Amino acid sequence: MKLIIGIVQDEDASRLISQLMNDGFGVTKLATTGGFLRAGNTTLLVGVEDDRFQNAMDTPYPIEVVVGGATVFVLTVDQFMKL
Ligand code: 2BA
Repeated sequence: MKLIIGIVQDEDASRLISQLMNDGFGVTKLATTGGFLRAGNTTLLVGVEDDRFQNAMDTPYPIEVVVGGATVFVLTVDQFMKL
C-alpha cells in the first residue's frame, strides 16, 4: 500500500478530490500553509493499494497537471488498520 501526499493550490483541490472520490479513492484534505510563501495551500492524503497507485496518479484530472503544479510525496505504508 502507498500513501500519496499531494500538496496543491487551494483552487485545484476541489476538482481533484471529486475525481479521486468518483474513482473510489479515500481522500483526506488538510488546510495547510507553505513555509516559503506563508500562503494557504491544500494537502491531500490518499491511501491506495499498490495495484491502484497508478490509477490514482492518472485520474481524469491528473495530479501532475493541476493548474499550479503539485508537490507529491509517495510513501510505502507498513501497516493500515481501522480500529
Ligand atoms: P513548489 O516547489 O511547487 O512548492 C509548493 C508547496 O509545496 C510549498 O509551498 C510547500 O508547501 C510544499 N513543498 C514543496 N516542497 C516541499 C518539501 N520538500 N517538503 C515539504 N513541503 C514542500 P511554499 O513553501 O509556500 O513554496 C511555494 C513556492 O515558492 C514553491 O513552489 C517554489 O516555487 C517557491 N519556493 C519555495 N521555497 C523556496 C526557496 N527557498 N527559494 C526560492 N523559491 C522557493
